[in-house]
Amino acid sequence: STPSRPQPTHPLAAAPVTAPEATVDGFVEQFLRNLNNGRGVALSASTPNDRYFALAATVRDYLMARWLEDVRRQRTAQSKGVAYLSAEYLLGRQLDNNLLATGLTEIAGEALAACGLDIDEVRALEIEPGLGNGGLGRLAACFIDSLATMGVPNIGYGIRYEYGIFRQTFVDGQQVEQADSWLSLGSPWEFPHPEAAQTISFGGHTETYDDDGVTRSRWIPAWNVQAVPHNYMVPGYHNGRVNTLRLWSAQATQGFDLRTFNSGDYQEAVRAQTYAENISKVLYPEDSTPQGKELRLQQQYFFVAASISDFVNLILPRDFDLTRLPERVIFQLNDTHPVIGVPELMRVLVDERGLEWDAAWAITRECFAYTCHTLLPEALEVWPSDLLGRLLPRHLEIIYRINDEFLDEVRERYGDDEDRIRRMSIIAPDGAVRMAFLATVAGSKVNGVAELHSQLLREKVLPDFDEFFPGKFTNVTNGVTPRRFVKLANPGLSRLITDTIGPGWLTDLERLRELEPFADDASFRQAFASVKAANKRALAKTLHARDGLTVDDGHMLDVMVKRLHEYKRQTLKLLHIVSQYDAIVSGRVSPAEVTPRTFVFGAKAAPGYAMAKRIIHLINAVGEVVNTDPRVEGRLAVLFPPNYNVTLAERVVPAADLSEQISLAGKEASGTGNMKFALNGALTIGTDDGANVEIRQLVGDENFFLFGMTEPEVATLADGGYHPIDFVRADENLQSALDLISSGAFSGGDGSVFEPVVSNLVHHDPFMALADFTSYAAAQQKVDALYADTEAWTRSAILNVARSGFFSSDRSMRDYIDRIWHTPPVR
Ligand code: BZD
Repeated sequence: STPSRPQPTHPLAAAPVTAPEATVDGFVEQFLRNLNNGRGVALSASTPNDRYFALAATVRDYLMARWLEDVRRQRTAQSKGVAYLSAEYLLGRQLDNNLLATGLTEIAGEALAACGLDIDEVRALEIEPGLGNGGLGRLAACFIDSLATMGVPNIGYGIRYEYGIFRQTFVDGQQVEQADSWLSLGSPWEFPHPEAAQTISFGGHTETYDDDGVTRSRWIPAWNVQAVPHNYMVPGYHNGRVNTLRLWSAQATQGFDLRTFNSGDYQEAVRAQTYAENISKVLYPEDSTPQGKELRLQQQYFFVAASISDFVNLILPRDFDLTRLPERVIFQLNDTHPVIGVPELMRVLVDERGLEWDAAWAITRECFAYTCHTLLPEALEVWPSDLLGRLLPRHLEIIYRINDEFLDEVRERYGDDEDRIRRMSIIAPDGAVRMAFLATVAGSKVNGVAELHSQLLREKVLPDFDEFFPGKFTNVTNGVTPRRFVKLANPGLSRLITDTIGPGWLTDLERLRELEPFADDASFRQAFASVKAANKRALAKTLHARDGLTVDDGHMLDVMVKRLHEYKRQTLKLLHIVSQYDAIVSGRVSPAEVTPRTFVFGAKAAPGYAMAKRIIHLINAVGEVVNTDPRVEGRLAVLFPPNYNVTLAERVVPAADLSEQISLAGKEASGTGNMKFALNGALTIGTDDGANVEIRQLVGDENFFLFGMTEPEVATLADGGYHPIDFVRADENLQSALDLISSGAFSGGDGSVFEPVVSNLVHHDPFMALADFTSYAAAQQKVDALYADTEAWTRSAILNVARSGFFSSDRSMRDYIDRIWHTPPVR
C-alpha cells in the first residue's frame, strides 16, 4: 500500500534537504555526529572501523540532498532513461571515489587530521565490493560512473552477492580460494529497503483459462522468495548528480517454508529458508564456460524479474500506458546473463497486464538491447530446456512461441531452407535454449565491444542474423573511467597533466591530445618520468606491506594482470621469462646484456579450471627459482601478488612500463586493462586483437610493439592443421625453455609436476602460444632497445597518454546513446 504523504507544517520539514557545510568545520561536525549518533561511540573510544563508518556516512551526507533530488526527478521525468542489467558490478573501493566526486578530498583529510586521525589509515580499512569476475563487471562499474558524470538518468540493476569473487591465496605456489566476506563488518554505502521487497516466483506449472471468451495463459508458481533492494549512490564527478545502483538480495518469504516446502517440520522449514537465501549468496567465479547450473539461472531470473517489476510497477506512474514503455526505458543486457528478462517482460505485459501478444512483442523488441562480450563458442550461454521448464515453465512457453514466430519469418524469407532454420533456431537440436540468439532476436540492437570483435561477431558468430536483421548489429568500443583509473590511481600524472594543459580533461578526455607537443619537451619528459618513478616506489611500498614482496624500482616493470585463461596466454609470457633465464644461466647471454626487468603477474583462475591453476602454480614456481638464483640477481624478478583486484590495479597500472596484451588474435573481445595501461603511460606489447587494434591505430605503430599472427592468419593456420611441434623445432630458444621446464628445474628436479602444461602446449596448444613465440621474443627485443633510450621511451609513453583519450567510458556512453539508446542529448 502507498504510504500517506506527510503534510508538514514546520518550515524545516517543508524545505528541501540540505548538505552539511563544505568546510573543515562543517566536516568535523558531521563526522563527529556520525561517530556519536551513528556508531554510538565517542571519538576517544572509537575503533578504526567506527571511524571508517563515520567517515563514509559523512561523505554520504554530502551527497544525500543531490541523490534525493535526482531520485525524485527520475520518477517525475517524462524522458527515457537507461536501465543497465548486469549480473556483475566490480566496483572497487567507494570512499575515495565518492570523496573525489564531491570535491571533498582535501577537506576530509584536514578534518580527520583535526580530529587527530590519519585519513590514509581510515581509508585502508575499506574492503572493496568484488561483485564481479573481471572485465565485464568492471565495465559495468565504469559505465555507471560515466552516466552519472554525464548527467544521464540511469539505474544500474544487479545482485548483492553476500560473497563476491573469492579471495585468492597461494599455498606452496598453488591457488587456494577463500570466501570473500566483504560484508562481515557491515557496509556503510548501502541503503537496504526490506519493506520494499519484491516477490519473485519459481517453479510450478502453467494453465490456460477463459477470460471473457479469450483463452489466456497463466503461471501457477510453486515457491517464491523476496528480493530486497539495496540502494547505492552513484555520484557524478563534480556535477551534483547522483544516480542509483540497485542490488537485490534474496530473503526467504515469511511462511514460505510452512506453505510450500514441508509439513510442519522445523528443521525442514529452516532448510527451505536457507535454500531461498542461497540465491544471492555467492558470485559464480567462472568468467567463461558457464556451467548450466540451476542456481545460476535462479540468480539471473531473480534479479531481472525484480528489476523489471521495479521499473514497470514502482518507478513508472501507476496508470502508465505500457504501449509507451519504449519512450521511457531501454534495458541494456550486459551479456546474456539477464536475457531471461525478454520472456519476463512478455509475461508481465501479456499475462499480468493483458496486452495482446503482438503488441507486447513490439514493445519488448524496442525495450531491450544486447551487448556481447565474447567470441569463445563455449562461453555462449545455453540453458537445457528441462531445467528452464522446471524453474520457469511459463517463460519456456513464451520462448517457444517467440522462436516459432521467428522461424516462420525466416521461412517466409528463405523458404524451407532447413539447414538455415536449424542454424538460426533459438532452440538447439538438443532442446537447449541459446540465450545469445534469443537476445539477438529480441534486441533492438546487438553490439560487440571493439571494432574487430563486432566485425567477427557479425561475420563468424551470428552471420545468419546479421543478414536477416540489417542494421541491427553495431559496435561500441569499450572504455574506462578516467576518474578512477587516472585521477584517483595516478594523482601525480593528473597533477602534471593539469599543470600542463589546464583542468577540464577529466570529463573531456580527448583533450589529452594537447599533451602531444610536450612529448618533445625535455623538461616535460623529465617530469613525466619522475611521476612514473614515484609510482613505482609507491607500488613497491604497497607490495612490501601487502605481501612482503620486494620490487627493485630501477627495473623495467613488465606487467600482465587479468583473469588466468589459456586464450590470454600467460604461458607465452612465462616462456619468454624462462627463455631469458635460460639464456643467462646457460651462458648464452651475459647478465649485463639483459635489461633488468621485474615481471608482475596478477590473475585469478576459476576454481574448477585445472589447467589455469597449473599455470598459476608454474608461474609461482618459476618465480621462486628466478628470484633466488644469484646468477640472475638484479636482472630478472618475477612477482605474483595474490588476489589481484581493483584496489591493487589502482597501484599496479600507474607503475607499469610495459603492458602485456598478448591473447591469440580473435579471442579477446576487447580488453579494458589495455586501455588503463595506455592512459597511464605504459607501452603495449600486443597482438592484433580486441581493442589493441584501435589502441595501436591511435597511438601509432612506432609507439606500440605489435607481434603475432592476425586473425585471418590464425584461421588459415587452424584450417591447415596446427602442429605446435613444428614451431618448437624451428626455434631453439623455445625448445630449450620447454626442456628446462620439463627437466624439473622449477619443480625440485621432478619433471612430472608441470608435464601437463608442457605437453598440452607441445601437443595441443589450443591458443597457439608456440606459433607466436618467435615473433613475441623478437618484439621483446625491440622493447629492450627502445627502453635503453630513456628519452625515446618516455616520448612514446607520453604519446600513449596523449592519444588514448578515445578510451574514456564517457565516449563509450556517448556511442551507446547515439547508436543504441537514443536517450535525450546530454547537457
Ligand atoms: O568483457 C570480458 C572480455 O573477455 C573482455 O575482452 C572485455 O573487454 C570485457 C568487457 O567487455 N568478458 C568478461 O569479463 N566475462 C566475464 O567476466 C564473464 C562472467 C560470467 C560469465 C561469463 C563471462
